[in-house]
Amino acid sequence: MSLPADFQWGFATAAFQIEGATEADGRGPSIWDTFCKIPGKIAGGVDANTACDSYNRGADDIALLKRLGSKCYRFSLSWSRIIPLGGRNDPVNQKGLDHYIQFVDDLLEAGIEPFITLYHWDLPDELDKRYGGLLNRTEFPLDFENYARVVFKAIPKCKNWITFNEPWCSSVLGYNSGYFAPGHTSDRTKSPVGDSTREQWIVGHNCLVAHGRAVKVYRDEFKPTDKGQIGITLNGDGTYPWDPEDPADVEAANRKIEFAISWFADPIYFGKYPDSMRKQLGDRLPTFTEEERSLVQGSNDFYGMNHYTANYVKHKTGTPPEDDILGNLECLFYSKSGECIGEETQSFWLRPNAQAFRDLINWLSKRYDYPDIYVTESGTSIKDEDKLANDPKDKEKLLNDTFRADYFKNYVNAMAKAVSEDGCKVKGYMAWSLMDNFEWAEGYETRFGCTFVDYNNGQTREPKLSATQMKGLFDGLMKKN
Ligand code: GBH
Repeated sequence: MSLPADFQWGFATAAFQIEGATEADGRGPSIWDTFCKIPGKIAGGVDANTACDSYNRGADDIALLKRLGSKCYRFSLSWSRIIPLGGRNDPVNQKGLDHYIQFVDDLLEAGIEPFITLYHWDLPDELDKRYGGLLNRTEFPLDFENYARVVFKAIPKCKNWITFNEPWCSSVLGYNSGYFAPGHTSDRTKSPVGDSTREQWIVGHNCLVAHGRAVKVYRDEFKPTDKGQIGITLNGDGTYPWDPEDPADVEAANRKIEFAISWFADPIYFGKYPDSMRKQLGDRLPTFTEEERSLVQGSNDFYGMNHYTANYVKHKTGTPPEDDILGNLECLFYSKSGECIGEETQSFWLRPNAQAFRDLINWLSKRYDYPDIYVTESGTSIKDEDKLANDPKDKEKLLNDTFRADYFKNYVNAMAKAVSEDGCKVKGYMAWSLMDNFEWAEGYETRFGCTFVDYNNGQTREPKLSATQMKGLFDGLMKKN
């Protein structure tokens, strides 16, 4: 079991979750700033106005990465810092852009390879108000293309680009359940607007086209000289049939991945949506125009994989409701024979299962013909960690996060087997997250950090065991040439 000597490993974050300074240097509001103001949407009623204060602490964050031995760092850009109103005819905010140019220079100076995500959920609020944001099939992809071009031009030194982080979340959580900004859902007790039978499929489609447009710009105008690579990051959980003896459960376990991952990956690799989705959704799932299809098909230089957890999948019978997004099935933590998928964490949806990670890497590699894969996120919360974090006498226990450290050991080893024993082409692994941060609707109560952030004490950072063990873990696996 081993990894190649040029394997990229490091940590990941996202702009809205760490930066704070939401009004500094001309930044415009994003849909998440607006969402945080709606009572009841964020646990504890908190916002991200300060978060980890990383906008003002770039030097600290880089010093931390260096100390941990991180070879790369994945972070995202705040679109509304760069173009406060977001659109292609709106002014560029040079100060916002300069901040990221400097940050990339400083990372490279420290010997750390940047991986930049263009869109990690924080759409400029103005675009949502102006034309419905991600719902707009013509305007949104063009504005995203323009934003991408501005950034590619300004930061030629970055060689690794991710267009969208987890468009599944933007679509389903933003427009079906309404759990994330902008909070659309058919449930009128939660939102005055939304159609959970259709909007998520439209948003997903528009993200794909916007991704395709940005990739075309990169390949036509920048890649020939800059020589970088570009791809999309998709989330997806591992699946096992609830009853392995029941062919309908076996099929449902596969269909679950198609609805979560192939929804985006099939158009990118094959130019069409999965048959299972078309069959269930009919014309509620948009159809690619010829122009859209040619933008989307073949648009990944690599596959960005975010992965955390797994489920047992049980098929459902009968006609699924029109707002179903899973594929007419249910996800369970226990199998028919009573096996448990993994231990509880602070996140209701997350239970560690490293074998499922290896199996999903294999599933993706087989379906998409062994693409280069970068694991752009993987990590875990820990049950009740925030209680420890708020009690100074539990500090030692807090920093000794063996549960998370074990998670990484198991997941990284499982990945190394997928590479060295199964022939999968995983090129990098970025732990989520470099530090505790704003965990979206869960506020600050759920921590994913390998580094403790003390929100009661000026956002000071202290690496936990999971952070400091990482270098040894990877050194042990990487072949010395
Ligand atoms: C990542 O998503 C995000 O990219 C990152 O910003 C975040 O901090 C990190 O996870 C930790 O949560 O509400 O039942 O539909 C992880 C993938 C997929 C996990 C959707 C939560 C919601 C389950 N996410 N899932 S549900």
